[in-house]
Amino acid sequence: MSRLIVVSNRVSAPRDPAAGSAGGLAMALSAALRKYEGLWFGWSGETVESFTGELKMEDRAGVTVATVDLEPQDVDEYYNGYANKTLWPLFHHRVDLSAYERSFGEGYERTNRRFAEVLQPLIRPDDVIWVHDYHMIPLARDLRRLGVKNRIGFFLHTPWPARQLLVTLPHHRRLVESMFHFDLLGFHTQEWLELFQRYVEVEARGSVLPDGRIHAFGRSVQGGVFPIGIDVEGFLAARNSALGVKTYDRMAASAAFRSMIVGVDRLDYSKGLEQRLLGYEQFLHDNPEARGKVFLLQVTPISRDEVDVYQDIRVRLETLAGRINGAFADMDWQPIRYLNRTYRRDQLAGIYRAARVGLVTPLRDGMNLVAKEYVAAQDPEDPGVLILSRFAGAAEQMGEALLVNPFSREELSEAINKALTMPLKERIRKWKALMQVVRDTDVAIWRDDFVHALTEAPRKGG
Ligand code: ADQ
Repeated sequence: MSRLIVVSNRVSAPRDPAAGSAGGLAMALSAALRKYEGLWFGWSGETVESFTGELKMEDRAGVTVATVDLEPQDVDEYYNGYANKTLWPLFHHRVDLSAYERSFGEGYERTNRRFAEVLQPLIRPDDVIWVHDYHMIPLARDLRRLGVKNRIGFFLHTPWPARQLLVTLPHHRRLVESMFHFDLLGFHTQEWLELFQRYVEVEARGSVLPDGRIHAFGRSVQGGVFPIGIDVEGFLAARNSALGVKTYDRMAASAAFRSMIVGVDRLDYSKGLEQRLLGYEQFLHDNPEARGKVFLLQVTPISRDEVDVYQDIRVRLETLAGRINGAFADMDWQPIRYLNRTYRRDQLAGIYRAARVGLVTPLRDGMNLVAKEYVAAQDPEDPGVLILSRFAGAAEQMGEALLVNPFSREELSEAINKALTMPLKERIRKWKALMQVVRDTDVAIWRDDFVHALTEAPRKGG
């Protein structure tokens, strides 16, 4: 079996997998790397004054990790700049927030070239290379220029944007053309894949061949749909662990016969947090009898705080939560508990389990794993109800959730009411169907399907 090389901006291989706090993705990729005796390559998260390309090799619980330091200018232009200020908002249809500066594009290209130059000497002829996410779109092109002929696959964790919006990006063709140096392009959903194909057909006069290959720019690349999921057994074990159960008990006691609605999201404008709070406010307004009987626990760790718009949204959310609490709270009841912190997975599982409703309402999301975690944490005899945005990739599979348009306060209000009053029989029926989806898309299945498709894909290097 050939070696697997995983490449991502940040290497998240856990130092101690037994600690159980690493995300499902990190655990799944680490397990694959142990199985295939692979290597995980990426940015160390550190900076040096002047780029040296020196590799730091480390063994993390049986996984070889190779990282490289970047210059502060790389971090500004490539990571905070092009990745987080240009591509992330654009791919989430926030053209209004997508800032493009020439230096961002140049920094992105330069840093990807640097990654390619450092990685290339580590590659053996039989290695299979799996590149992750929008930070590294041009990497295959840069590796090919250095003579790498191995199979290289790419997986996009975000949505692919509509063509009409992608064309607002300067040099969009150059970016998409670089993707044709991969052997396989993976997306979470059929919808993201079709948007990619449509761009290629219209902007590059390309075509989709009957076998799924996409042809344009004088090259072909295989496209595929690989819906990511969670590590189901690992998550269930966390839920049933001593701390998982203790957290559940603590949460249930603190809810004190009130129904809890839970939201768990990084603080990001794509997650629809303001619209969610407004929808919940509408619900409190529409249903006076529910006041005092429900509360929303919104767990939202701060993310990307170096980027201005993330600081703005943070302030707006604090103001909004404060306003709603001020308007509706009583001496013994507060409608929103708003927390900016992270929890361990076992604690998170306990929190989800205690919630009558899971509110997952992104405005646009590649997949959304919180939806799957919420379902997995429920008690089969008395499960809670998932309210899910139709604009999350997860909605393509999780049609048994209460699907909502997160931009509509009225729809959110009605869905919350429906979820809170849903009869047990219907809750159980829906939960069973959703849990089956969660199992069918386990992260190990996602990983193995992708690696299998990549090893089967026609090889570019010949
Ligand atoms: P994210 O945008 O980060 O991921 P998501 O899929 O929801 O979104 O994953 C978030 C993860 O962070 C979940 O596992 C969740 O449990 C965890 N998390 C969130 N808040 C937390 C808290 N307070 N404490 C602890 N853990 C917390 C990107 C894409 C998604 C895609 C994933 C995977 O944007 O669309 O589903 O990658 O491909």
